[in-house]
Amino acid sequence: MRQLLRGVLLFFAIPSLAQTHSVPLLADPPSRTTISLDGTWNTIVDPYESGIPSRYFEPPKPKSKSELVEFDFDHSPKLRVPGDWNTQRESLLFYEGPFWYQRKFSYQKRPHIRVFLYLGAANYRSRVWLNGIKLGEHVGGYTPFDFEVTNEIGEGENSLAIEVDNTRHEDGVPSTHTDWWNYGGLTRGVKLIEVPETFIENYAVHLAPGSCGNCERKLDEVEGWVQLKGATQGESVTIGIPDAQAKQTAAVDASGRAVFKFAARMLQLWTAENPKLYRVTISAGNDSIADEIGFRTIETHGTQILLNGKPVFLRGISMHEEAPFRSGRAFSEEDDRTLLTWAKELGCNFVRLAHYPHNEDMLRLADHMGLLVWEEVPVYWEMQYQDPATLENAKAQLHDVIARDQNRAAIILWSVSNETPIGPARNAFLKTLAEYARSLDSTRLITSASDKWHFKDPQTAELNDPLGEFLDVIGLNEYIGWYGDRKSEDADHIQWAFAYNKPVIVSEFGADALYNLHADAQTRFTEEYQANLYQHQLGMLSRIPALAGMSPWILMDFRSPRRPLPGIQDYFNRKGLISDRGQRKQAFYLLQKFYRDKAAQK
Ligand code: GCB
Repeated sequence: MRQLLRGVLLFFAIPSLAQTHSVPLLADPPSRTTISLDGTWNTIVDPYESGIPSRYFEPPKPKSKSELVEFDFDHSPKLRVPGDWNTQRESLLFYEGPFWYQRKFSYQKRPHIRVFLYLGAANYRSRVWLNGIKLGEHVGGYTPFDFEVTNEIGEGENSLAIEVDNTRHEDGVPSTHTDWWNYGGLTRGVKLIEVPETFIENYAVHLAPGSCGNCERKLDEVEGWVQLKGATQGESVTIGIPDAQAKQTAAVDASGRAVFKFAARMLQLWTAENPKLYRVTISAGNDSIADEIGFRTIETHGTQILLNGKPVFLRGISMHEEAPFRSGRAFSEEDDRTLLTWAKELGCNFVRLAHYPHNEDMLRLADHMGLLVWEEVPVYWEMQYQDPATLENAKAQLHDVIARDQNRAAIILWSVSNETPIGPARNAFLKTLAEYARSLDSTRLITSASDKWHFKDPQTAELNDPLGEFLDVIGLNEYIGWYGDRKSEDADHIQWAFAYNKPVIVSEFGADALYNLHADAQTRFTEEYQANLYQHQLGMLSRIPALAGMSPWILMDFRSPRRPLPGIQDYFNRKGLISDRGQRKQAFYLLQKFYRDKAAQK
């Protein structure tokens, strides 16, 4: 009913009524019964916004020969879902605007089954109709959303229409300027999820913080919560970890939530080297799900990051969700595996997933492969920090990525922003986001990447961004040797100072290099320039006592509309250690050696 009501309300919606506020999100573990709607969809490019007045959202019906109808999905060009439109059709590479998707599917209704339509991501704003009935709207390009369609779905043939619009907005999250491609479309999978009348909506299961103390462990404590939908107070929920002989039953309160805490003796803790996952089962009434969950703790002590109570150095790399070889938005298991395998081969135990939530499978794979993760929301550069609606939008995206990924042991850091301009409105905005993240998930660390450092004197670089007060870990982006007037070699004489006694991750440094472009180390865009910069950076970073990790910019070249230099960039940011075609540049091997030596030092 809530969904229906929302649908009705949103039929007349103005932008601010779209889903930019936090709503519960249905968890989607692989054990759920789902019907995929991926595949080939009919599409109409709609730059002049004819779709609403012409009622593109209505199910196709037989026409009389005299009726004037100026669209026909069945005979329109098709595109694959999931997938951005920009890289599927040459004429759409730079397209930004409204775009319609439509497909038919057949469905058999079953008694006592509720059905949800689940969209993995649609960039940036979407409006969704099933059989001509508006289900609602959603804003934000990188997080999932769902609508209950139990009442709207029909027996037999159904028609689903989705308008996706990737127009950039001043008050959007992100705003109008980014250094990545604004890939539009249904960029992640679309499916139906079937659940019983009372069902498990979401859950969080983790090792109780501090439970492994200094890791002279006697007892591990697992804690968390399960949220039921459609339940009455007192209904019971059972959670089990069969391989740890652990099982606990708890009763839900009036809001359908059960909170639990129980002992699970001697769990093998999740680490990057031994990413042990346990099968966790949750059952309530007629519903049951299973998930694979790792158990670990993450905390800070002074300038150290402690994983399971022991200091860990994060040998990382930043990456975009950019598809290797074919370019475009990455979405498949193969894309994700290629990228994370490259990170592993580089010697990483850590990846920074910039600058927005990547697809859910990327996180599941990181759990399996043993890569610690920094996950970020697209609060980036200039935005309307004074606008309460922009804050609500950012909060909703943060809420939804946490709701989606809170059971992934790999994730240790929620990043609330990247390179934002210091000022009262921005400071208040990010403080709110950091506090909100902590209120939703107290088991992880909060960070942000700041480039607001300055030279205190010619040899001392200082970062004292006031945001640091609200963070657990300080992220620093610096491009000495690439942007600004310093040379790569100047890094040899620079000392860093930080205003807060907290761990520091150098979350970006780097240089553009076109693969196989060679000259001396002072010539821009060559592999030699990039390798030389890395050489001097690694020396400088090694002299930062508070350094707890690094994630240079970036694993692979990625498309960016801000990078037109012909013959070199061709609308790609070339700071990858690997080209968009998978070729490794000299700096890849340099960093690989540095990371191998670091790993061996332990
Ligand atoms: C940055 C940004 C990143 C850019 C990068 C660059 O500081 O955080 O999004 O792509 O610099 O290459 O300029």
